[in-house]
Amino acid sequence: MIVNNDAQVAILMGSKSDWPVMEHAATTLDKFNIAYEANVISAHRCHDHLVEYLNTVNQRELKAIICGAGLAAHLAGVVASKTIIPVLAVPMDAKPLDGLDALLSTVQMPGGIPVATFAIGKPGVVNAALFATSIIAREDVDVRGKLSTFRADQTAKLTENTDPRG
Ligand code: RP5
Repeated sequence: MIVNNDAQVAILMGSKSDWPVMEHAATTLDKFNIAYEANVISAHRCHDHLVEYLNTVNQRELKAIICGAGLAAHLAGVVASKTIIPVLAVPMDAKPLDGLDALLSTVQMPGGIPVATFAIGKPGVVNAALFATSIIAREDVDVRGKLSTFRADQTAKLTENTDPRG
């Protein structure tokens, strides 16, 4: 289990098979110099490890926890049940239902323990990391500046050539 005491964001996923998509959370946070830790901890298959990990989480200053899980995805809800740190959930697009199963499992939380649910797959992972960045930007002027620059650069790229043919 990886614990980085400088981490501001925890990235969790239910399986190593999620990493090729979840790594986009890490690369997005890297753009803003935001420290993170990443762990594979399944809510179903190693539940005791998850509870042990969450005990460390509650003693630290994490600003957000990004959870990716596929199929009957319960990771985000279980994490949220043990902490008041904001949980940003991303349904993974696993076969055979391509993430619709995980989307419904994740978004249909009963009232009382919320998780913020993002789009299925890579766009959701990137947006969860950007949302965590927005949370951190409220208190961190440096991150706020980098986020504004990121948005401006994104707009510039989209407007410098508007010809759809290339
Ligand atoms: C979920 O089941 C994981 O988050 C993953 O998306 C999916 C499949 O897991 P593996 O069978 O590849 O380990 O718990």
